[in-house]
Amino acid sequence: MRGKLIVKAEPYDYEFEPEATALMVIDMQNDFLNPGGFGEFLGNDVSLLRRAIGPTKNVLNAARRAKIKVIHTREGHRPDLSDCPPSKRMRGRLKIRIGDEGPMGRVLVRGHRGHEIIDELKPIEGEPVIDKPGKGSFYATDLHLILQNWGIRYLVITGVTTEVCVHTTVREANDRGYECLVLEDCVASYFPEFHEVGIKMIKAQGGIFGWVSTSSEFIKAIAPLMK
Ligand code: C5J
Repeated sequence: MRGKLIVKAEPYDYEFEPEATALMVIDMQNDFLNPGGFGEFLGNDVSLLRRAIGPTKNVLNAARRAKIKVIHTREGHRPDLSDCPPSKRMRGRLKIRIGDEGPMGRVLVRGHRGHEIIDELKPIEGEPVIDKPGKGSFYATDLHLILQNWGIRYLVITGVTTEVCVHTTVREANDRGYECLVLEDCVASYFPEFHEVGIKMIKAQGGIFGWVSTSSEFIKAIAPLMK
């Protein structure tokens, strides 16, 4: 037992036990962050998400050095699309839909380049990758089982997008009893105003969904654990 650590956060300091903590990296996939993928086909400027890459890389490196567990997620579907609700596929009346061939292979389909995690944040051995068909990381996945088996109670959240998969995951985690800390410079949205409000919603009302801090405050807090 290494005792509790404290991160300067809002609405108040976040206290956590490092052995019971996992860093989550949500959906940092080519399809959302690089041109020629799902995010762009939805009409978004994908460069807006890329600001989260550098800070997330710093947190990932620090967590690995501090022996804090890491878990990645990817949004996407089986090649036969049997786990993709028709409503999701048809929504938006897109020219290139989920499952269609695009510049990075089939859009949001497992095994294709667009679905892969970006080169900058590739998982390493011992870091599970959760493939999820929905926005939430708990829905129709074994994430909760893995976290329970690891004895995790604290989740440090990074990834994209703030108001979609990050928010849905934080809400799901909160209802399951996890204490979530969202690192605001490690999450991003195609809509800066949604990012801003999404962050406010997490920490409002005494931390209704969790806490908010930054990559540098988190790295400062775990520095004593780094070799
Ligand atoms: C979206 C996500 N935005 N990872 N997915 O469709 O937030």
